[in-house]
Amino acid sequence: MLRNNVKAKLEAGEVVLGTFFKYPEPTLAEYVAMQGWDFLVFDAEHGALEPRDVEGLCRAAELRGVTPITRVTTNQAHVILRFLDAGSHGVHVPWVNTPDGVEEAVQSVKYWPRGRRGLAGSRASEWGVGEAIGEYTRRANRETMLVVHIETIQAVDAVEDYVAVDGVDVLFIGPTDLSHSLGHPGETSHPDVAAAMDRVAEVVVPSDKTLGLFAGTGEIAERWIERGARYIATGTDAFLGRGMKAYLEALRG
Ligand code: 3PY
Ligand code: MG
Repeated sequence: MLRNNVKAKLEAGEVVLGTFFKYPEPTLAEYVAMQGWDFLVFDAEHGALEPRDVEGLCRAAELRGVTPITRVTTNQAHVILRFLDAGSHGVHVPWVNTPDGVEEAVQSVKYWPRGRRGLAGSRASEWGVGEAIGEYTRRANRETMLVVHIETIQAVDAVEDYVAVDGVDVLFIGPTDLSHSLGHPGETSHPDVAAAMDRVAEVVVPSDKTLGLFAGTGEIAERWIERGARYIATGTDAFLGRGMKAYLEALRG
């Protein structure tokens, strides 16, 4: 595993910018990576990506100096392991609705002594060809990022317990699932959703964890950066759609 540049930037107090990516196409991932993102999030929750796809996508991002992160399908050790062993420098774990779930995610991501991630020669450990595998486990524990989603009202209510868990880097608000959980599906600007997001920000920003969120537009991202969020992810699909629509509308009116 190479050095995790996103983790280093966060530790230096910087803001990092990334985009979700759900296509099993390393060439497209390479092109997107070349636009200047800090990280790409390969989406195996809402996308169709399998660990084999993620392996090729990680290579493409690394080739362009961009940190490859994967949103795993679910918070289960054997699922998380395959995406990490493929070479992701970190994972987003979606739908973590209890503090016990946060601890389970840490256990899946970290090797001994903090966790119990399965150990073997893999792409992540460079198949043991380079450094000794024990040295690799120590480096992986330092460099691998854990981004935990807060995207239900149960998670919002327990956010004080989330920030207390050692081994989590980013607490990440998922506004769409949160709006659904609050009975306003898709209304991410609804006052109830805004109030829940405010509560998360009030607890996470002063803590030792980074506040992250999905920000569909630059204006939303700017507003949240001013409020202390430093890990901002948007969506590749929306950019493709907006660019194509603007072209077609300009020509067809
Ligand atoms: C959500 O908005 O629910 C997300 O998971 C964003 O990534
Ligand atoms: Mg979500």
